Amino acid sequence: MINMQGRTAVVFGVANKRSIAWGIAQKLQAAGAQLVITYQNERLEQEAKDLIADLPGAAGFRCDVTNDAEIDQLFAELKSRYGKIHTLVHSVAFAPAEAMKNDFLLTSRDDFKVAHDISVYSLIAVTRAAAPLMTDESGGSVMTLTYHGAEKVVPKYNVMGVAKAALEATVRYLAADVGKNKIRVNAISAGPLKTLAARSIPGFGDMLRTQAERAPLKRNVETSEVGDTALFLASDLSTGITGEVIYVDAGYNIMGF
Ligand code: NAD
Ligand code: 0WE
Repeated sequence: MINMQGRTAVVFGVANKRSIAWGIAQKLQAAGAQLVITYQNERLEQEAKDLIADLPGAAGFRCDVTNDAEIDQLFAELKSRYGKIHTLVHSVAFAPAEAMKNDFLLTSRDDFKVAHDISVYSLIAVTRAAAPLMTDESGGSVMTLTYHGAEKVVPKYNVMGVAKAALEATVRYLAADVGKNKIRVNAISAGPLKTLAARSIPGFGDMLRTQAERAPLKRNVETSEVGDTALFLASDLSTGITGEVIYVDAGYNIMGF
């Protein structure tokens, strides 16, 4: 059993109970970590607060990752409340619906910017704000969520695929910078999961079925399995791992045919 007692984890990206961030928060909490959950805006506040009420000792804060002032304010508050933090989970992505509906060729400058600001730059921004609080002798662990569409073309994933490629490169550049401070940065590449961000995608059900047929394990993955890998990356079992992308996809990505 992994013991996270005495460790504080900050989790970005809880929208509802299906969120990957929520699956990760539950696993970290079950291992004894103190949880800080952030949500994007007032619209998601009630949902987030209802969930947080089920995690003993957890606190909730609003933070829009496109807003530098909100990020600064959040980490100033965390510094005064907790002194230090140990784990940072970035489970945030967004591209305007238009950009995932049309041909990739038609991606507008604005949609490209929004997708990269929210899905990529935000990892740099929150890591920079969190790093000064990751002062424990055990070091710090930062992780983000990515998808196979970063490496291979997945129809309609479009600008998100380009953003995930940039996110995976960002993981490597950040890892190289903050390694000297005993902070590790990794990505989990999850197989498709029916979350809020995925529900609206036409044909998502068919995609889940096809992927399960072709995957070595002959099934889809569960959010709890992504949570288990996140717990491993947060823990001292992974102190030699940084700058990596770990696939949690029932093996789908290894198949050539
Ligand atoms: P989700 O909709 O539950 O989570 C996305 C989160 O991003 C939401 O909580 C939303 O509030 C947050 N967000 C968007 N814009 C934000 C902003 N400006 N400021 C703060 N937060 C903002 O869906 P999910 O599937 O749990 O997605 C989480 C991560 O997992 C994403 O990075 C996604 O790309 C990745 N991922 C998802 C799948 C999948 O199939 N669902 C597979 C691999 C990777
Ligand atoms: O990263 C994602 C989804 C991210 C996402 C989803 C949406 C839908 C609603 C980002 N922005 C938006 N914007 C919206 O307006 N995934 C890995 C899940 C996903 O999305 C796909 C997939 C998979 C898998 C889109 C097309 C094809 C496959």
